[in-house]
Amino acid sequence: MPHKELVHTLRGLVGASQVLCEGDLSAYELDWRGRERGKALAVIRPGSTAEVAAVVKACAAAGVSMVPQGGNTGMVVGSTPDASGEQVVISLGRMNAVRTLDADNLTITVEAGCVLQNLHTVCDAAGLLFPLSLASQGSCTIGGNLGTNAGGTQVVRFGNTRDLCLGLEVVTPQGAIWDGLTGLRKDNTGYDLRHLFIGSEGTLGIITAAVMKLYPAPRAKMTALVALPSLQAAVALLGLAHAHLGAGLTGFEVMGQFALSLVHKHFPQQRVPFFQTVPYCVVLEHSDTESEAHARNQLETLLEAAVAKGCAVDAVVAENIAQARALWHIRESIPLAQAKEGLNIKHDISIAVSRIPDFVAQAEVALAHSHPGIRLVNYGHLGDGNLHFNVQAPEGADAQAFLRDEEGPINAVVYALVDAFNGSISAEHGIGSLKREKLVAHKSPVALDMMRAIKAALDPHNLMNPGRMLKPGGTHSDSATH
Ligand code: FAD
Ligand code: 2HG
Ligand code: ZN
Repeated sequence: MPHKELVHTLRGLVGASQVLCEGDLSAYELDWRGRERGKALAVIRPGSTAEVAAVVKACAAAGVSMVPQGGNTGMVVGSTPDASGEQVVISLGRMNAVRTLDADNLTITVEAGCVLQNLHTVCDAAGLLFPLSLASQGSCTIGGNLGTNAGGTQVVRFGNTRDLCLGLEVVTPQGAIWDGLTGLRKDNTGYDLRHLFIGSEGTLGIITAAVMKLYPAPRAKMTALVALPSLQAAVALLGLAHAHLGAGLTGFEVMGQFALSLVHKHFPQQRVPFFQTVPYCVVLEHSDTESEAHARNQLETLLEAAVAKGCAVDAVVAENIAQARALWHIRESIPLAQAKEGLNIKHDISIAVSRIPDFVAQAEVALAHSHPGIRLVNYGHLGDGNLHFNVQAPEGADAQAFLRDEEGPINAVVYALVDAFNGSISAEHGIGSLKREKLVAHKSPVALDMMRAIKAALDPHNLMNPGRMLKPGGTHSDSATH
């Protein structure tokens, strides 16, 4: 079917105003980091699962490939079309309803386009907690969170998005609807299909709705910003926090001095304590089911023990919700501050927590030797062993040229060390287009073969987000060449 005819068919299926072909489509075609601009044949905005299924069937019949898109906040260029002008973007933004909240079952059923922040608002109003928290939560969607298996700042207690999902509704690459919205906590009836789609980055089908787990809201939350003498001290503090707070430890985010200095520079209205005096700070959050007084007491006991053991030098404890928000806001502002500083190289890596100080020490030495002058923006979810070990061009350098010439060599240094430490090159952001080649180089041939077999079985014509995550037509022998 020629493209004109397909567009005509799609207009008939979802309404002419929901098929965008002209005008400024940057919001759908340019990735959040500004790394790549694609060109869509059309952007389709279906309003229901039945419409998604009909759109997929029409595209599949025409042999046109599809790119599922949520809030387009992904970090690895996975939700925007390629430059061919031959792919359609299927944006889930209009499918944003909360279908049901079951307080007794502690579950909520939402459509994929529901913005994460809106999910929080609904749960807060019901006195319940949906823990997934990302700095992008004002724009990212639950479908995108599931598509990437997003992490965020509460994983240390509640796990990744995968751990929060009890069921999915999915439109397959053939346009069939799989209703797996059971909301059951136990169901051993064969392969757990939900886990195939979570983290599949839109390559196996389109998630249209999900059942997500809820928790009772805690009685009190206490937040502290802790000043540390070293990264080793941060790991020691984490151990102490686990021991003192148990399941009450809900956030543990580390921030290096340069990362904090970028927040100070680009958001001067924010007060950033300690960054001029210590190499690292941690935002630590304690949630308590008893009372605020109990929570404060537990946190203060922990901090006193940490100072006594030399793994903290100072701390501020938020006195109220506004102060807690302000401390979290410092942490959440780092990605934006880094973007304001200029294009940068991101390494979203995970390493066993105990080995992180050694990894960072070795990586700093190796990069200082290979690329003198580069600036390391090191921060992240230390409680999960996940660092954002990012690299900013030397002061005053042309960031575009730096990326063009140095991204490959810098990645080679960092990822060789990640391999040596038995770590992962993508802890939470996924693979997308940006890390596709690296996946082949760093994943075992057996794992790659199984991944390709799954892709071929579910999407034999390679129409769902083709070329993302997996190289089309690649075989395990590719890995020998990298
Ligand atoms: P998109 O960017 O639109 O899509 C992401 C991927 O999911 C694409 O491959 C897309 O094809 C696929 N997809 C989208 N919707 C669907 C669907 N309905 N069905 C199937 N596939 C789909 N990520 C973290 O993990 N942790 C963080 O702490 C974090 N912080 C961030 C902070 C900032 C400031 C920003 C800009 C981003 C951050 N991210 C973080 C990255 C990003 O927000 C997450 O990856 C998020 O899950 C993407 O959601 P989205 O709706 O924007 O998805
Ligand atoms: C975060 O933790 C996000 O803030 C973004 O995952 C990380 O910008 C980054 O490198
Ligand atoms: Zn992160």
